[in-house]
Amino acid sequence: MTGKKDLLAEIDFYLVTDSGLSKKGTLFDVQDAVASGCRIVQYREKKKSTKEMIAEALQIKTICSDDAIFLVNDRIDVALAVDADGVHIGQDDMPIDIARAILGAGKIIGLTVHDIDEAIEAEKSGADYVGLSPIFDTATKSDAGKGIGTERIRDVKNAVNIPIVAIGGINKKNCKNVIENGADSLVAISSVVCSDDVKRETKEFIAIIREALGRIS
Ligand code: TZP
Ligand code: MG
Repeated sequence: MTGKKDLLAEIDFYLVTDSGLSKKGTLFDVQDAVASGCRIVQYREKKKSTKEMIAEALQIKTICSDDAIFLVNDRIDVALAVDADGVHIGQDDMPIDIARAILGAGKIIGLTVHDIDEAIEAEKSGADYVGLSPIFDTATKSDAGKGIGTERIRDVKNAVNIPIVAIGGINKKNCKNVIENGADSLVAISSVVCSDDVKRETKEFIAIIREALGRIS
């Protein structure tokens, strides 16, 4: 197996960038999170031009280096342009079999799912992990819909063998519950990038998640 797929087994806190919410800026957030032990970064940028995205993505790739998986949200063209480790796509984006044909077997493809059926379908289609969304209500993504609750994580966990990344409304108070209900990894965008200290927040999330997963830090 080529690429960084093996690293997927080690992910816990998963950073998704948000330049609109970030206090210090996306590159600082990535730098701080990776320096604090984050092993997976998704570059999610909705406002910048393709040219700006490619320039920023190249810098993120350098920061992630061999230490963290570097994925691009939605933009398969940008992922290809910078030779990222893969992409994260949604239900209405490019069908996964076509994305796989374009990206190749060694790249990581994550797919957002909302229920068991979508998760089973994602695994069958060759997704490397699912992003289960939204666990709780969130103001960060206006069209995310209502939170599905932590019990649904266990249902999805029992239905698929690929890693489950939980997303939506997760903070330091509820994240232990999210992991105890079956998530392998989690995203907490606003909790981390809106804080004054991304390094500290990342470290604290990682410590809580690893303890809940029973991993030694
Ligand atoms: N996809 C589903 S919910 C969400 C995304 C990108 C936003 C999560 O943000 P937060 O601040 O962690 O609730
Ligand atoms: Mg998308």
